[in-house]
Amino acid sequence: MPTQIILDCDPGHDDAVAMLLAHGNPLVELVAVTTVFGNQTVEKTTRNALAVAAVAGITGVPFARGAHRPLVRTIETAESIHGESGLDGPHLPEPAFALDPRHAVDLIIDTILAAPPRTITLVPTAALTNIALAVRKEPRIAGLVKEVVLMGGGYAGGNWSATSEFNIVIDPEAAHIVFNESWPLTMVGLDVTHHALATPEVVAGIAAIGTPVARFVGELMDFFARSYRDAQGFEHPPVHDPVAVAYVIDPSVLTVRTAPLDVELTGTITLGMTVADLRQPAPEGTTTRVATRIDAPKFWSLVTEAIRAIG
Ligand code: PIR
Ligand code: CA
Repeated sequence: MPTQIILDCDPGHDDAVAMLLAHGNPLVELVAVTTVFGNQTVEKTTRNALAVAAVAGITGVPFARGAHRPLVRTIETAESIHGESGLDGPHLPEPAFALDPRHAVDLIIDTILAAPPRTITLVPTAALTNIALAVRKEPRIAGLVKEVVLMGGGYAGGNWSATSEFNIVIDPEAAHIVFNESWPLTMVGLDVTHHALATPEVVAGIAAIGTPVARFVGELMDFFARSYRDAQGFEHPPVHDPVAVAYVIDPSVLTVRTAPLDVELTGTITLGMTVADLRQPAPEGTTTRVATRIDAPKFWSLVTEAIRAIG
């Protein structure tokens, strides 16, 4: 039985790759895709999610639009990295199906309540606004999900401020809610995703597949590499979000460690910092884990094979 996942995302170049990995790998099954503001407005990230679905031939999976702004703060987007559309680079086809009429929060809740207990894994790869709203609206989901595996945060520094990662700092109150819930939670942060680099060898391996999906990914990576070089000084771009999906597929992709985690809400220069208490041993009953190392070749082979499998 594949692991059933809900992908909550803001496509976004790396979110798009996360969706393709989830669709193309037989060990996970996408049961819902929900969208949130972040890399761009929620109108744009939702449109992009549907475009990726059209490119990849994803059908029969409900897609729903979610939160349009953070719980407390004003909206901030990552246009400098992802462009005006949020998914600049390739041509984006028109949606091939309609959105689910429900709000993302309701689709998340309904999907979890309808499934057998502890079978659904939540994979957020964006601001945690929808997830926080869902667990506040229906607290039973905290005990019903299998786990939360999220891309966000980092214990050794940020990318949107010195201390803080984008997905966390754009809605720190939502992240605080999600990190302090009782569900098992794994933080896949910059500590590992900054080693998931789309090197020329990786990109060439994907291009060699030669399908329209592989070409689409090539065009995404071209744009992403350029903006990561210009805006953040990276030689090769880190492809963050599929790392969380890869961990659900094959936990040996990451080394993880049980550690208390929390999100800074009152720091004057550390707002949105994810603080991991790495002292040993972790207190009895700690339900949070943090990724500390990545097997990058294994990660990229999962991504490449998924793109090949989509055909
Ligand atoms: C990536 C993102 C935002 C800002 C930058 N500079 C780079 C998006 C990605 O989609 C990923 O989910 C996360 N936020 C990485 O910080
Ligand atoms: Ca994202």
